Amino acid sequence: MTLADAPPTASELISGAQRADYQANGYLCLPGLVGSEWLDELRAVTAEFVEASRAETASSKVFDLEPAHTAAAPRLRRLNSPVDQHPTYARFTFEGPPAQLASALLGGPVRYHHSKLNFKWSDGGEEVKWHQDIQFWPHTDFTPLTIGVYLEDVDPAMSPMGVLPGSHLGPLYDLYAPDGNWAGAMSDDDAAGLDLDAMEYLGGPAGSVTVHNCCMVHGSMPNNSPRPRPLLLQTYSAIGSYPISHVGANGVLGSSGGRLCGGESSQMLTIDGRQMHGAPDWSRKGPPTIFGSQQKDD
Ligand SMILES: O=C(O)CCC(=O)C(=O)O
Repeated sequence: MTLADAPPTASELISGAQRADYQANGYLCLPGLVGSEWLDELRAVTAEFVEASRAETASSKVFDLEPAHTAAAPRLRRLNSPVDQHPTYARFTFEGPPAQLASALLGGPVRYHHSKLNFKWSDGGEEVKWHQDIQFWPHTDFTPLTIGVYLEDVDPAMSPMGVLPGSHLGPLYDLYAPDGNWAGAMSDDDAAGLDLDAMEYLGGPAGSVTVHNCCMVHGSMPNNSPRPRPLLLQTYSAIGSYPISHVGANGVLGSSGGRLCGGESSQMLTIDGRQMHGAPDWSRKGPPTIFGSQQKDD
């Protein structure tokens, strides 16, 4: 099925079997799920950013550039937080197919966390070493998932993202280097223990969608093909899941981090098996004092 403008119901979007598959294996690959209307718009906007990157000589809050990037021959690693760069990305991420799919998988409204557009440029676009995501941005549970959309056709020569089925239920690896610095990747010893023959590489025609759980072991090889491999990624959690401050990358989310897609938050959360009804999110308004709340001041 291809997604149109009207929000589909969860069962129109994804079957019960696919949901069960995601739970069991930690990933999905949905070929050509995003239709040409969205793809054309996303590609046009993306081309504008590639054009704009010609004026840049160093990585910035917006662009992550390869060292070999030049005005004549742009080489982008990543467009950071696309939702903050252009309304088309924002509409796609907050109201479009990825938000709808996340809701269908997580069973209701979802909480957006962050987004990025990995280009994996042609002729050597860099590898992403084996890693899990949750250590980068720990949450109060393990519901976060990332939905990727390939903006172009991706064949095996273009280094599609690889996932290790079922690894989302296995160990959470230490992503620090032996010298104690943050590496953001599994150690060589841990990676040597992975069953590389079991890796599934998720490619497909433009508009194909990947889903991987935050605990999934995944990564991708350098892209030695003559074609870039743009993959637009957006991460959501269940509405009752919250990023844990002061651990990992929660400071670089952009102003939209935490935004709800498809509903309101009741502020119910479960930590260590205990449920509570948390106070409202005061971050945009400023909190009342305990006296004001108890005496019903405005
Ligand atoms: O672009 C890829 O192949 C993998 C992306 C990824 O794992 C990441 O950016 O964290």
